[in-house]
Amino acid sequence: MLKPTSTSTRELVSLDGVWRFAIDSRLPDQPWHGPLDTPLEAAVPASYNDLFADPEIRDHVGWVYYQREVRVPRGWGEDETLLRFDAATHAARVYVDDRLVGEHIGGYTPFDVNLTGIVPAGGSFRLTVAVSGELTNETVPPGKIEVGIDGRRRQTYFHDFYNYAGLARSVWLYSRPRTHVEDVTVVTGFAGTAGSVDYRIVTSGAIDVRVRLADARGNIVAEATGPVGTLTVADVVLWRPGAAYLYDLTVEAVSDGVVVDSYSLPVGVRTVEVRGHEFLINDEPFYFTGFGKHEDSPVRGKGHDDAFMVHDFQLMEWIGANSFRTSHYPYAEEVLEFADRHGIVVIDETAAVGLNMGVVGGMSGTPPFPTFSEQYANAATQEAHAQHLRELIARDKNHPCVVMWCIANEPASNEEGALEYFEPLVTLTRELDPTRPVTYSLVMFATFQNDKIIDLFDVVSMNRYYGWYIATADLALAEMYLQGDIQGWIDRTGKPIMMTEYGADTQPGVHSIWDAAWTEEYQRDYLAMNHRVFDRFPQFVGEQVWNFADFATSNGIHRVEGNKKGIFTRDRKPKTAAHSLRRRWLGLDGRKPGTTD
Ligand code: GCB
Repeated sequence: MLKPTSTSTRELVSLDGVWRFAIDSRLPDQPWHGPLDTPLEAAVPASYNDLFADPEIRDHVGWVYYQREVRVPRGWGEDETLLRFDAATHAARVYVDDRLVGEHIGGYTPFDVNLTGIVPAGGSFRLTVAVSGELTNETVPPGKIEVGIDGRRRQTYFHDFYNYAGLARSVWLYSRPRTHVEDVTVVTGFAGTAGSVDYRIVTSGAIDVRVRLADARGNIVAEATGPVGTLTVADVVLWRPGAAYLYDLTVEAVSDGVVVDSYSLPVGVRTVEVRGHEFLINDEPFYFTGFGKHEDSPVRGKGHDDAFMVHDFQLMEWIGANSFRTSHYPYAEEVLEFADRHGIVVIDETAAVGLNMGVVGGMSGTPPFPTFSEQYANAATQEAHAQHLRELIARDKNHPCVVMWCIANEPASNEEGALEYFEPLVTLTRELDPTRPVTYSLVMFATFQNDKIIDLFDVVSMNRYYGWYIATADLALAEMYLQGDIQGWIDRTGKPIMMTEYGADTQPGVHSIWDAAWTEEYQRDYLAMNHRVFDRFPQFVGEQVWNFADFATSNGIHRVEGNKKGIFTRDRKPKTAAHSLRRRWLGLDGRKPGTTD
């Protein structure tokens, strides 16, 4: 799915700003129609929950409405007019005046609504978007709505981060020619000094296609015609972790020698491969350092924010992180573009978090009922998961920064039914993208003895909290558990192994001379214990600390003002452990992890 951009044949108007806003329970008429009768206005992009000082809005379960006037530019008469929603969390209905023109389910992938023939060029209309933050067992991520004895509907869910909702990413109005480039797929490679860019172009009708590739200075380095082909790049400059290099691919749809549509895409030439227990980028072993992150900041919630994005990447560079995982949902596309430009490696994760009744069952790991059952993760959940994968891969397939798909976080891979649930999804992922390795993040209840699905995947991604949830504040015992666990996975799989989560909640300013949970020293020492163990295994390919920054969670007795496992606070101040991580990841204390020198 092509991101809307402005080119010589396409125009783009941002609809970001302040929109009228209301929640369904406060509107006199349902179903809603007409101009919103509301004193409220909401910022777009932003989650709506923390914008207002009103608990009924913050924890609203149901539809909310965003509304604004839109004018279609006069000059778009010959073209198609479309709306693009970069995300509406978790479901949307789109209305032009009072007419329903589009719907979408899934809170973290984009969708278009084609307004051609509905709104004329030069005309204006009232755009209303109804957005629902509801989660059920048939959505990704799943959740549950319960009605209490007070008659109020309450949303529960099986992940700890707060269920922010609304229009958290940008909204656009854009034009594209009626005959246009519909989709572009690139797969890159190299042999010696020659790079290759295999391309496949889909157009809206039978039309000639012309492509050309320019280097970073704008010099044309390869050209071709036809919808499918290979561009060869002499003396290729590869896209490398920490040293991004992007070519520019221009695709033109041509009719009778006239360019009717033109679209451009940055292309990084690089390869990814799992070989034995190694994770290779450009045929060289790669060791991941970095974090599981969240899209999370004060006031905006999950709203995309360029300033936080730039600052987060700066902090990652400062600390020596070369990668992150988009835990636990696809991030705004601007984030991937930024990673493409700055050589940061991304594990791209779906929103399938919480497919695990064992976690609900608490530390016992005994589920209240089976996860893969009619009651919970059933055929409809699996289809929602499949559709989400289709949309994610359609959006992100061309980003060089994305080196692996993570199709679920901590599913109950130890339970009956896990294999039947995941096998078709892994097959689908590989059909949609045969070039990237596939993984899932392993919950602690899924052990090397009882996990049922690891054979389907390429990389063992472990989430482990020895020294925190298990062997709390006992690092000596934790070290023994961790050592045995990693050894077990090595013996069972022979695959590359990495840690995608390890962390300890830490309240900044709390100190102790003892191994005491919540102190800054304990977080530092907990990480050091983990690193000692990782360094004993040549099969280990990476470490991503949970979490980059403290983040908002739902109310609960396990959290005090959110999850505090951040290496940075929610406002991005370093805790003590940030400095020791920095020394390790930059190699200031000696050898850099993953290197031999
Ligand atoms: C996990 C989850 C993550 C939580 C984390 C924690 O295993 O994957 O979403 O935030 O543990 O801090 O408990």
